[in-house]
Amino acid sequence: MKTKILTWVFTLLFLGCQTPLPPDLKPNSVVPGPKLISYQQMELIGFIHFTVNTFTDKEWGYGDESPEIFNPTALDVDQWAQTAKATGMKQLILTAKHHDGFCLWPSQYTEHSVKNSPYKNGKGDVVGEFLAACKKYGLKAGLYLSPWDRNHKDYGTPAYIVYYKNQLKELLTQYGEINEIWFDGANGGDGYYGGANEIRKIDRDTYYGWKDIIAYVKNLQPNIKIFSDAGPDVHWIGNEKGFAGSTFWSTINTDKLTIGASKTDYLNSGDPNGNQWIVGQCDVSIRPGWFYHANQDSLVKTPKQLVEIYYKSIGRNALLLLNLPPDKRGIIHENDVKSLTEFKALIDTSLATDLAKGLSASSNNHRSKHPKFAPQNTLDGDPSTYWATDDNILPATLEIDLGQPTTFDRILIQEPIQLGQRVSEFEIDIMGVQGWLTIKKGTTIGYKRILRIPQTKTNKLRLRIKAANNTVALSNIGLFKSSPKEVSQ
Ligand code: FUL
Repeated sequence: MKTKILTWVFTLLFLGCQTPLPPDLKPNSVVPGPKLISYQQMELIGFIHFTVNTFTDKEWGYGDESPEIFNPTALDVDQWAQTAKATGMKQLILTAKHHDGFCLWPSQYTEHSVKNSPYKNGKGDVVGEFLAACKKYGLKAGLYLSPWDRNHKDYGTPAYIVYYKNQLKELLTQYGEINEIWFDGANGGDGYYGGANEIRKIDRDTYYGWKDIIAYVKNLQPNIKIFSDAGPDVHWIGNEKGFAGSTFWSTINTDKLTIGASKTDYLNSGDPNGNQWIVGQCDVSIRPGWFYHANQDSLVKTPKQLVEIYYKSIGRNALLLLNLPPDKRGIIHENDVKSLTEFKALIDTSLATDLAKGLSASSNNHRSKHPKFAPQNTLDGDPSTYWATDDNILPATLEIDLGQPTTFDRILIQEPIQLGQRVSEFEIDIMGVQGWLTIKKGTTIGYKRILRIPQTKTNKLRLRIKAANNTVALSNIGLFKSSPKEVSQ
């Protein structure tokens, strides 16, 4: 009997010493699914604007262009994919059809396509070749199919919607997996329209029947991400400069969005009270125009300008969709490639060495004192682990001991977005000679926030989360010293 009692006592003692299972962190009511998380993780993607406009030197073709003018002399889809890959892009999106209506694939529903062009004697299929090149170089692929069509005789009537859906069906069933479809909101009015040469206006809210088109697309490609001003998966950032707001929520209220007519400020900031998770995407061209124009060869964005865009898009919790328009030969121009190469080298150098990785971190609170939520998790370089506090702890403070005076000028912070986007106000302090000194104030973090600060030397850094819509959790903090060339270029 005595031994039995002792065994019980020891068992209870043993169980009592075990780290108790922590109370799980409650996710926000709006969170991204795995599909949108992996989409966001691509960070940098590329755009290819290429069509009859490349040959007419226009931005918007009227729709009366002869397919005969589409005649690239040295089209090289591998060069597009190689360039994208070398720049660190994870996906390319091609204008399968722009507003002029010319189709880069031999659609059976129109004569206005590559099949009537001199390209490969009408036997070419730029969409198919592009998709094969993406596959070859391990890139995801997306297609842009302009809803507005200035060539088609039926544009403005229900017959055009049947045509548009037929084209979607061709693109989404004949070429394997398509990762993204891009619906722009432009509807300019005038056009060729099969020879009518008139202005046609449509009701943006009702004409396309977006709800039905979205369901149709998802039915054909269940894993596809749909881009438009209004999502449903990815939304426009509200400008064509490539800049997300310095406050940027991945949540947004879909009731306030209409494809082609959403408020740009709203798209640029997102909404802390949004009812949907829609990833923000910053589209911008490496040149002033979306299409290639020889007279813009000297106006290619400099590596420094691209770096600025990088910090204001990827560094602000959004994706960067950078346009690289092929020229009349059908390749991305040397000047663009040079700028991209230098841009990539700058970013890679600046963010190469995380000076905080593996150092020690402490916090004013860590959830249940359980290792699963330890502050150290923010410095382990593993995006799946995170620090979290007990509920209702604000400010939540995390301190990094750098061990020795360390110089840095870039601070990277990430939230574990599978739990939602939470932080709305934070401050960063460094240990100065007279104690803590605030060097930066910010609002949102999200998937990734990269802050630029003047070069700073300290042996201790502190992050204070002052406001959040739920218990604070951070997955990663990094400190970097940027390439001196970033500023001097
Ligand atoms: C806009 C279009 O009007 C431009 O030509 C370009 O394609 C841009 C990316 O989207 O809506």
